[in-house]
Amino acid sequence: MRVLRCRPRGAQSRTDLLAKLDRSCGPNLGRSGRAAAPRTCAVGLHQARGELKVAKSAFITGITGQDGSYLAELLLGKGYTVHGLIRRSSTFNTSRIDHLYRDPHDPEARLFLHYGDLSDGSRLVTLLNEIRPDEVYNLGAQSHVRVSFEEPTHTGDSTGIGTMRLLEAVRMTGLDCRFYQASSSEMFGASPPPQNEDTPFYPRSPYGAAKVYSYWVTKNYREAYGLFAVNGILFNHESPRRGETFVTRKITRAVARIAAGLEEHVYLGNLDAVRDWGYAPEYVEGMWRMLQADTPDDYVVATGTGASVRDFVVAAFEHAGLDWERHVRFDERYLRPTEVDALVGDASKAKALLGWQATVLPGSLAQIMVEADRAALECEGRVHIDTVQLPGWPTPGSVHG
Ligand code: NAP
Ligand code: F7E
Repeated sequence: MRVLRCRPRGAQSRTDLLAKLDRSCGPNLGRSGRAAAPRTCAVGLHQARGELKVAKSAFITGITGQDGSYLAELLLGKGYTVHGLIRRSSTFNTSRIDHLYRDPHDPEARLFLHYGDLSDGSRLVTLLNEIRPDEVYNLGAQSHVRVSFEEPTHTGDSTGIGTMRLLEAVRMTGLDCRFYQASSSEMFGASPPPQNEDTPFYPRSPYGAAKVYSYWVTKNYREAYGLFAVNGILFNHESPRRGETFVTRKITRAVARIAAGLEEHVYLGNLDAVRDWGYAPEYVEGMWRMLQADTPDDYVVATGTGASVRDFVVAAFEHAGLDWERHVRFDERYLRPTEVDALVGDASKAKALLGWQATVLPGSLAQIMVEADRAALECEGRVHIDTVQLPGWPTPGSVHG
């Protein structure tokens, strides 16, 4: 199934969005206040099955990333008001959420963006005190494992201490909210598969170690302060919105470009590593389920199916009718000082207690991603955004914030 959705030239340009962002920050910004300060953001009311329901609000760090964009789409589709933390940068990087954005002057607007950074604790306090969300999703992180060997201190600061700053902001503002921490299968590292909630952590990178820190402080705030705080221990999950330097997207992008005659080769590192690759939209739905449970707990989210990088390469190239061995070359620059050989998750707890189960397995995931990258090439020069390939997912037109 190929879905082509290019934004027409000139529509929702970066300049338009910048202007909107400036305006949106006005009403959302405010003086730091007392813990009991009233909400400054409207809480929506809507009529459902004859009842008047108060719509929930959520705060998402990492909203510009793969998971943040799908989560925002999902929550807007459920009627939430969504507040996202975005970093000031000299170039715009909101392409994954531009299709969800609406001018904040529009009374229907339900997506609001706020400048901030996980390195800036006082800003997190100010923002949470103003927004006072019902749910906080901490997805912001330096999330690239290979890069964490090059920038270990920065990774520790954003991926590790950043979580503590956010938890402290929740505690200091006296916020009565539910807190989701984006924990990772990288925490298991060298512990052999299958990995579940009881598997010992043995991280193999500065990234993995920073996530272990975040996992434990999240658990500690649950035990020490009674915060409804959960760790979602998510195994690799991918999509057409995956960053281009993660291996799956690097492969499917290369397949699309090679099939189009734009490139001849792609250079990869270790093809023997085994990962449990799922489809990101399903995984963000798992995050949401964790925060709707009666009690806070930690859950593994995975497909339970392992595939090597080579398997993924074969599936992606075969889908485009290409012989991978003619196009894939080795480059030792993509090897890591310490590798995680095999991650395959056991998500039985999430299935039993949350009713969550993956439906998209690595083979069909590779096909979804190749198709989307081929469609994106046809949009060259314009923004392409994929449509989620899951039954029941809110349609893009219905989730505008
Ligand atoms: P991603 O695409 O790399 O997105 C990371 C997000 O974090 C981006 O929005 C980024 O903002 C933001 N960010 C980075 N540093 C920040 C800082 N100092 N302050 C505020 N925001 C910051 O990651 P993802 O794949 O969506 O993953 C979401 C979360 O789940 C991450 O915490 C990741 O470590 C974790 N996780 C991912 C997987 C996976 O397979 N995808 C598995 C387990 C856990 P910019 O756009 O400005 O860079
Ligand atoms: O590597 C091998 C590489 O960078 C997967 C993050 O979302 O998932 C992700 O971390 C495997 C590794 O993801 C290349 O050595 C071979 O064995 O796509 P990746 P990751 O390291 O598993 C976890 C769960 C997270 O939490 C992280 O945030 O592929 N590999 N050749 C390569 N990897 C890359 N990136 N590039 C290559 O050329």
